[in-house]
Amino acid sequence: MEKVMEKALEALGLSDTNSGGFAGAWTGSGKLQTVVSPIHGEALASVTNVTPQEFDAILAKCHQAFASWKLVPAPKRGEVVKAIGDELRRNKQALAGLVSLEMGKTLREGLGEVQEMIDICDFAVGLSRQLYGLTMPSERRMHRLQEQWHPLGVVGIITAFNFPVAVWSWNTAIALVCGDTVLWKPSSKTPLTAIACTKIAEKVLRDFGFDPAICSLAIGRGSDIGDLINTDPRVALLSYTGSVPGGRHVGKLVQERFGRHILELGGNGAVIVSDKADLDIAVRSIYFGAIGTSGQRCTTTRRVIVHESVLGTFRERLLELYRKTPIGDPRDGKNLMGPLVDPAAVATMLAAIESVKAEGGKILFGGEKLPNPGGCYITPCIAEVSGNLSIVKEETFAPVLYLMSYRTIEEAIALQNGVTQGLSSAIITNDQREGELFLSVAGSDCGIANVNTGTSGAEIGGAFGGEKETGGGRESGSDAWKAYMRRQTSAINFSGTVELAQGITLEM
Ligand code: UN1
Repeated sequence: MEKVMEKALEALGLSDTNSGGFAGAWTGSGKLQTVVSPIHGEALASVTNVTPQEFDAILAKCHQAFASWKLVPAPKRGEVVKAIGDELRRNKQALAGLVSLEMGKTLREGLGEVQEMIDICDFAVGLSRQLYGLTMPSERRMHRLQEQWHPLGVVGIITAFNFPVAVWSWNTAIALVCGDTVLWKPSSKTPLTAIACTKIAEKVLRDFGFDPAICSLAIGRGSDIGDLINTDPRVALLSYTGSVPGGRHVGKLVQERFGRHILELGGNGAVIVSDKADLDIAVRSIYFGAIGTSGQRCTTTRRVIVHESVLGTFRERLLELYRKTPIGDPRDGKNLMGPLVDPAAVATMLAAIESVKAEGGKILFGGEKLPNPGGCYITPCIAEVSGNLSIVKEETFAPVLYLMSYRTIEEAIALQNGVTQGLSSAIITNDQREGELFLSVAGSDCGIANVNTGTSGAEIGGAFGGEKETGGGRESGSDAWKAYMRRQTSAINFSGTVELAQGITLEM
């Protein structure tokens, strides 16, 4: 296959053939992988995967780099992250273009994704002066009790194709100010964006005179390179974004060696549309939540639970938008939906639609393949269902939206919570009591619960992650940084005598 070297690749320092491993020097003599764009099915460039031996050397260097990086004062580490943010600002257009080219999201969403990277860098710079520990009153006279936070070690970051650059940055910006080094294994579907980001970090680290192995990279398959990361005790924390079965596998391996993990697994986002909803808000936020990134966000809206009294109006208005969805080349500003990531994703979507029909659901719109050389374009689908059918409980990573109705708010909340995943949820209502109920302990059981805005598009300032089979991990903002450091509690005695806690005496 002849490769099309696009401008975005050149601008980011990529060439026809690229090495897939980095820890201060670029390596990779393993399998040669050709990256094909879902936009047109053409080959973009090739990447050499790393061999297990090369992986071992990369991890060794990344681990070694930790020894000196952890000693750099946190605010100085923040300056490095600030410079990475500036470099991302400079490369925003090119990197967003490459994201679009490699995995097919629209350019406007690609720009949003790079903006998330910039935002988390800004957040982390501030955080570098706020890695606060607490002091507590000691129960003993002339004693002080305190905790402080120390760097942890190498953070392994395994990312998915759908946010090929942002998820790396959420983890990396935080890990770097926390004094950790990072080893990234991106999805095999998006190695080029990973190489581009690593080159950006490499440049900044070199400019500052730091060891560039602080941001290392190992491209290879999950079953070989991924498992080497999962099982190696040199990886102190593993941040894994992927499917529920993938997370189950990773979680076991990391736990086996008492490593730490942050799991960001599947979602099954639902929006409750109340009879007291502003339907304009409901229709627009659900539309974006369902078709954005072609339904391939873990925060995608997959279920809409509509009050029976407004179902008819809501259905019509949503269908109206679906019917006129501009689908095509995601780099063209007029399109709202691009391709799915590969033909296999299209096949999965078609199979899910067949299951919906078999379970008695009614297809209201979509699910039609569109002619294109890459074979990745399909119209978004809406299906009306009677509740959480077994196919509805599965996370089909594609634009299939399930519509169901409810009578009481309690029934709606039970439907929203009636799946195994627990990432994102929302209610659209102008009734404050309903909104508060939804956010209360009797409401949504998800890590994200929104009112009058959709399930996707979380801001970096909050902690991101979910409950139940979503894995329980939190990354990005708030105090998610604590997972990237080790906590040390200290009692300091300045009394000049020995006094034991809990009133225990040494009298004989
Ligand atoms: C993901 O789909 O893995 O909340 C992450 C959102 C984005 C991140 C999604 N900020 O939709």
